[in-house]
Amino acid sequence: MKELIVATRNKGKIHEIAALLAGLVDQVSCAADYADFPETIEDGATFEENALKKAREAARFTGLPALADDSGLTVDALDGCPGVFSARFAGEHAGDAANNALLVEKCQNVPEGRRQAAFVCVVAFVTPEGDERLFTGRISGQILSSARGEGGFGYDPLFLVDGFERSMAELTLEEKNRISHRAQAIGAFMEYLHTMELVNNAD
Ligand code: ITT
Repeated sequence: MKELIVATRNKGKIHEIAALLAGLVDQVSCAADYADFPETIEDGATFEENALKKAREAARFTGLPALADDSGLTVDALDGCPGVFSARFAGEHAGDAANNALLVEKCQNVPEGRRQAAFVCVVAFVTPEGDERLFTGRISGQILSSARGEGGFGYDPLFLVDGFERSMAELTLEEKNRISHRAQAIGAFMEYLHTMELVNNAD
């Protein structure tokens, strides 16, 4: 594929997605490459709705095939919250630090063994011709009572990955990109590109 717009303003996401797509797409651009990229209002009730909305607006605005990622953390003990509100858990313009502090607070009375959670990622691919596809990934883990690790972004320091002794923020980019919710969704998207013979190389 020659050109793809990744409709995100999240630097952590673009870093991971660009590494995953390396070699398959000649040119990957993102919202930051455009002065007046539209701000999509994420008012959907599901990751699927929000991902589609972002990808549709990006494809319309750029005239390019567009990929959007809507993702978040679902915590069983919080009835699935923050879910689609993950980016604004602690308020409309809250950053990672405020969101993480609120997560620690909300989980402080949740005992060990009841701290199950999952990261979910839905990737929408929309072409200017109107073709639309959705790809999903999910990884389960436990919410930690305090932050561990410096890598990744968002809730990574508070997410102990099931089957690992480490938080998501203690994994390298390569390790996270082998197992994460995003890696699974982008992996399914890459398979689709291969099936449709939309990739450059034949491998
Ligand atoms: P865009 O809409 O511009 O892509 P955003 O950060 O607003 O950026 P979302 O609405 O999809 O994206 O919100 C996702 C939030 O979920 C993100 O801000 C993180 O707080 C969290 N999140 C998603 N994937 C994550 C990951 O891999 N590690 C840690 N936190 C993650």
